[in-house]
Amino acid sequence: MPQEEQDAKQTFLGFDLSTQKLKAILLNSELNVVATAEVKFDSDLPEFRTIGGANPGPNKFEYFVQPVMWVKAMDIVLDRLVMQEADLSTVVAISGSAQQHGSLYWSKHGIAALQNLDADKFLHSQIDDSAFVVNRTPIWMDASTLKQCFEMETAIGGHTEMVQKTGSKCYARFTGPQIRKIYQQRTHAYEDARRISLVSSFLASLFLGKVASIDYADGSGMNLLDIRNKTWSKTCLNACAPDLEDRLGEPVSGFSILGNVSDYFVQRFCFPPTCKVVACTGDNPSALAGMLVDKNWLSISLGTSDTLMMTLDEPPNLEEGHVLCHPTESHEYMGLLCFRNGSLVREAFNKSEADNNWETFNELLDSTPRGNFGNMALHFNEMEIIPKAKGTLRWNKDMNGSSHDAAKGVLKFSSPQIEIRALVEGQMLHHRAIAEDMGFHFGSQTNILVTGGASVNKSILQVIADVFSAPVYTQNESEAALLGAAYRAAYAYHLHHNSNTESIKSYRDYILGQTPNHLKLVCEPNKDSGSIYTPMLQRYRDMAHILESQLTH
Ligand code: ADP
Ligand code: XUL
Repeated sequence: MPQEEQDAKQTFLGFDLSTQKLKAILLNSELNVVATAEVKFDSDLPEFRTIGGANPGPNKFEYFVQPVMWVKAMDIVLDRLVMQEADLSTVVAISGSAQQHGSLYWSKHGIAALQNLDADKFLHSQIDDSAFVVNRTPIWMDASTLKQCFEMETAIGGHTEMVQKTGSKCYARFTGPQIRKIYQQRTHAYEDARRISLVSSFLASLFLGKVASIDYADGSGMNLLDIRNKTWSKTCLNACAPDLEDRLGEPVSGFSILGNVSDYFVQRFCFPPTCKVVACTGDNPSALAGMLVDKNWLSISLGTSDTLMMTLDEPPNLEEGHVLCHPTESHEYMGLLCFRNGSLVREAFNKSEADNNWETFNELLDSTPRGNFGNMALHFNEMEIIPKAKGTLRWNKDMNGSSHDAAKGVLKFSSPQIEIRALVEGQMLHHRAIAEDMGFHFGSQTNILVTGGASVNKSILQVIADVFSAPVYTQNESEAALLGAAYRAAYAYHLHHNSNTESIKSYRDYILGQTPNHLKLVCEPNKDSGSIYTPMLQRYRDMAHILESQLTH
């Protein structure tokens, strides 16, 4: 077959091993979707008895997954792809995305099993419980390691030191504190662990037939990687557990080709023997890669919680929030902010003020003017992450930072219309202020990309356009992390096949060259938005300060 024809038949395979499901996507050479398949852990693999993809542990705040469940899910998802007539013999590169922070501890037997897979048997009958010395993998939902967080930060000189080195202070869900807990509580198992994988590098390991390297971006979620030098920080490793460096292996760029797919997949699923396995990464960095945005873009995910992602030139030393190595640009960083009080608070107001109907909610929101007659509210129903504050504060137009009733605010606004606008404007002013603190520069070039469940709500999107004074876009394809995995596979393959540096394009140019219309403009800011919301940003800061100080007093 002529080379051009062969190239046109090439496909790229991406996976997303998220909390609740494993999903696969096959893209053709023009990066259009050919096939998708998924396995939902709770319903497709009920024998593991997960709730939302996780098992609660025996002790408070513990959450785990039996890794064999993920292996079994891989068996099934590949079969489902084949059932859809996906031709896996055309796949030239594979990559993946996975929930961040979880850790898997390979036994000597597990590493040997990976290397000697028998194509007549299922994966899960060979990579079973005995492949891991700890068969309950702690995942990101686990919050049982506060003691280890404290110990690690203290050992390296405090949380400011930890932020400067690794981009985040120690968080209970991060991998370093989890590894330390295993080392302390299951010392023999730790000693027997030959290698430690993140969920993303475990995914790559399955295809590679050996333990895969951890990539810089997902490695940034461990409290162990020096994000400026992209090497493991010796001080952090020492603060975590002994002889850790060998167990982690050297971290690599997310575009690294780790090797060819193992013979098992060639024999069993007809993958070509030259099919490349590209380093896998965490779901948040992979989503940023899937959105194809540059540093003028702020992406906001309105899911269960609200999450902001952005590209940064320099890591700020914010005490809270996360800075990761950028998944696609080698000299840049990615800022990640998670806010607990997002959709759940909007849902509570939808229930109490709008009969649990988003259309009614929107009618109420749309019937009030921008700025809400000077009424503003902050609702941190759950303890917010940034700022560390809990509670509600409502201000009317007469209140400000120096008014004597500012700390109490008003008990209730006069109408559901005002309540709802005060809620949504307050949330978005909060998000904007923290994004600025993280180092995002708002200006005339700024664009906002909104994803997640609430991104279907045009009235909320209009408030975002006005508060951020920037046009708001949504994405045609909703699963950004999954797409990001397949795109990275395609780009790593492009890099690998172009020895001539002049024909190498940047990641965004290469992918956008093939899928130019992946975004849709939904709202533009009104002309008066800057003059209305700039002063309100200062009011937000005064109100947040009050709620924060109420917590400490
Ligand atoms: P997850 O974080 O679980 O992936 P999703 O991205 O699926 O969450 O978003 C779920 C949230 O989307 C729900 O909590 C719900 O409040 C919100 N949502 C769904 N539809 C609307 C709507 N029309 N307007 C506002 N919010 C909505
Ligand atoms: C990010 C985080 C989650 C997981 C699961 O820090 O803990 O978003 O990646 O999706």
